[in-house]
Amino acid sequence: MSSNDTICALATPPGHAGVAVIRISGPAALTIGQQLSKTSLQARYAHLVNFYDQHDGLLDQGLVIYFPTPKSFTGEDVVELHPHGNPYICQQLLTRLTQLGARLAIAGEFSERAFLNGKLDLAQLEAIADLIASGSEQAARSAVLSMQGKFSQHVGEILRQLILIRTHIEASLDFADEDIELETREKIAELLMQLQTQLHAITTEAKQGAKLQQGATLVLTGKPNVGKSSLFNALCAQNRAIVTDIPGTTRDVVAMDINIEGVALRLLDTAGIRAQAEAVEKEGIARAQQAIDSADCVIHVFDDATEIEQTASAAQALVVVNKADLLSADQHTHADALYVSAKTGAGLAQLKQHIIKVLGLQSMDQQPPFSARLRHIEALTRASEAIAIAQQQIQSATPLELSAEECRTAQQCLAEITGEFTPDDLLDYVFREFCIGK
Ligand SMILES: Nc1nc2c(ncn2[C@@H]2O[C@H](COP(=O)(O)OP(=O)(O)O)[C@@H](O)[C@H]2O)c(=O)[nH]1
Ligand SMILES: [Mg+2]
Repeated sequence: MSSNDTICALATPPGHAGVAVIRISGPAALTIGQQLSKTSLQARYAHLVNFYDQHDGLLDQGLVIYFPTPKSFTGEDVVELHPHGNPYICQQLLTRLTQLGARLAIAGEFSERAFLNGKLDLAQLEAIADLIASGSEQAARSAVLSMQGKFSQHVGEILRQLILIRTHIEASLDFADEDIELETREKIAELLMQLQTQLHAITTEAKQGAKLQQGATLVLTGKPNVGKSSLFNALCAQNRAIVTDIPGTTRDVVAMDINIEGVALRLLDTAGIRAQAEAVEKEGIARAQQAIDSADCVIHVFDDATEIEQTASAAQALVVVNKADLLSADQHTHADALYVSAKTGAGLAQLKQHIIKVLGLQSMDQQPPFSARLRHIEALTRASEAIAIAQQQIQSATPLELSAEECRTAQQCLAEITGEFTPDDLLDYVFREFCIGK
C-alpha cells in the first residue's frame, strides 16, 4: 500500500544541536530532495550538499541520504536531511519542502505508513514510541525487546495454537460419532489448558513491562516519627522532605522520581497515621490514605518491631524497621521485617533490592520483561476470558461450534495487539498519540 502524497517533518527535538534530522517520505521524496540540494542522489549514500531556498539562496550545508522503497523505515521512498540543529534553519527547510510539494506530517504518520506497508507490526511501533519516552535504562531495554518483536512472537505463538484448536474442532464436526466427540473434547480441554497457562505467563510479563514503562509508585507509611521522611530522603539521596523530632511534621504528600537499580519509580512520603490529629494533619492523613490506595508498593515503617501488625493492603507491601542503629544485631529478630537505618544507611541496599523484587521487576543484571501497554494487557485479558468460557463449554455438553466461536474471539483480541486485526479507530487511537516526525 502506498500513499500518493509526500510528508515531511523534523525527526529530532526542536532547538539548538550539532545536527538535526528532517525526514521526507512518499513518492516525491527523491525529486524534492534533489531539487532542494541540486544534486543527483544515489541510494543509501551520504552526500554532503548545500540546501537552497526558492531564490537559489544558500540555506545550509549538510548530509542528505536517499533510501529507496521498500528498504526504508516507512517502506516508501525516504530522503533524510541532516542540516545543522538550528530551529530557524529547520523551519526554513520545512517551508522549502512544502513549496516543493511535500506537506507537514501529522503525529505518528511515518510510523503509520511503516505499519501499513508491513515494515513493523503495531506492537513493535508502539515499542519504538515507548523506547523514545523511556524514563530509565530498564524501561528502554525492555522497549528494545518489544521493538525487536519479542512480544509479537509470543502473541504469534499463541495465535498458532488457537488456530490448531479451531482446526481440531472443525475436523470433529464432520463426524457424528460420540466416541470421537469425547476424544476431541479431552484433547481440546488439554490444549486450552496449555494455552491458558501461556496466556497467563505472557500477561504477567506484559504487566511488568507496562509497569516499567509507566514507573511504579511506592508509598512510605507508618506512625508519626518512625523516620519515614528520613528514609524518603535517604532513598532519594536528597534532603527533600522536612525531618524533625516533632510528630506530625509531614502533612502534604511529598513526591520524588527516583531510580533504583535502573528502574524509574515514584516515591511518596506521607503524613504519619495517628488517631489524635488536628484539622491540617487530618487532611494529611486522608491524603496519605489515598496515596496508599493507589500505590504499587507500600512500605510500612516502624521504629519498634513489637508494633508490627498484619497490615492488610491491596498493593504489594514491605515491612521495614527503621532506626536499627539504636538496636544491637541480636535484636533484629522479626523474620518478616527489613532492619534499616535512615541515619547510617545500613540496610538500604537490601531495601532497594526488595522493592524491585516485590514489584515483580528485575534488577539491571537480569533480562527485563518485554515492554507492553495497557491496551495490550486489556486485549490479553479479553482473550483469556474467551478461552475460559471455551474451557467451561468443553466440560459441559455445549456444542463444540460454540467453543470454536470463543476461540475465534480470543484470536481477534490477540490480533489487535499486533494490528493484524484492526477494529475501526484503533490505528488512529494508537498513532495520533505519537509525536510528529515519528
Ligand atoms: N537514630 C535514628 N534516628 C532516626 C532515624 N531515622 C529518623 N530518625 C529520627 O527520628 C525523628 C523523626 O524522623 P522523621 O523522618 O521526621 O519521621 P517521620 O515522622 O516518620 O517522617 C527525627 O528526629 C529523626 O532524626 C534513624 O535511622 N536512626
Ligand atoms: Mg515525616
